[in-house]
Amino acid sequence: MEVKVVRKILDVNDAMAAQNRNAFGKQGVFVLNVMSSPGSGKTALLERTLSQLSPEIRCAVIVGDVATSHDADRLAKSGAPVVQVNTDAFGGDCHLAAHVIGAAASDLDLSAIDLLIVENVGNLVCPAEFDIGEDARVVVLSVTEGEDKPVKYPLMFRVCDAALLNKIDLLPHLDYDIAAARGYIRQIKSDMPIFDVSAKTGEGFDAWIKWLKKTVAAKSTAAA
Ligand SMILES: Nc1nc2c(ncn2[C@@H]2O[C@H](COP(=O)(O)OP(=O)(O)O)[C@@H](O)[C@H]2O)c(=O)[nH]1
Ligand SMILES: [Mg+2]
Repeated sequence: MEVKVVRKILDVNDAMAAQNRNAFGKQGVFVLNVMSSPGSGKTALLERTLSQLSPEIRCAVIVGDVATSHDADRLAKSGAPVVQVNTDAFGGDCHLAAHVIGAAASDLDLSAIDLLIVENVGNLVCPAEFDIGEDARVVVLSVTEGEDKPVKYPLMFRVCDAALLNKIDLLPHLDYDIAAARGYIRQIKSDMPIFDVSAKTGEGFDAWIKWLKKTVAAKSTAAA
């Protein structure tokens, strides 16, 4: 019985995600879903990413947290339109569901956007289960979280198109084995692109931004 209920929720979500994908596609908007545990640096990465993409790529952000508009306040400084979703209004959901993205996107002028970035609610479990109508998914893992998270939370790494290993500026202070972390990621997804970055110093951003631009451009070329 419980399984059926869960299946039904996911079926409804998939239908909403397809609707979103169609609406975003019609407007030529590429959607990137950014996921990670809380504190791994999603917002910091996006602050720097937005500054490097603008004005060439017109970006907007939907950011999900259980509560507060702290992240929206930080990201709005980039000049990009930002919509903050607080899930405590509907039970404190641990993820952004497709219908929530659809509603949040209605606050944005999609015709003026090339790339819509979704900073999902921080955790490595639920967001991986909910398609939101995105074109690409990335997971951020910071070097303070331990090397083995990819094998502990494999679905997240299975559904993502790239992984960012963030906070590499801290490596000299840690016992973190970055080769082991890469090995665990590739154990789950052998061809996963992995970017070692520091949102603090900007190290490693050239390769990440290049991949992101190429991924966004590949879709618009395919659609043309
Ligand atoms: N040293 C260092 N700190 C970082 C880096 N990226 C983020 N942080 C810090 O990590 C904390 C959490 O970052 P935040 O962007 O809020 O993470 P989020 O919860 O995933 O959005 C903040 O104190 C950031 O300043 C980084 O590359 N290096
Ligand atoms: Mg954040």
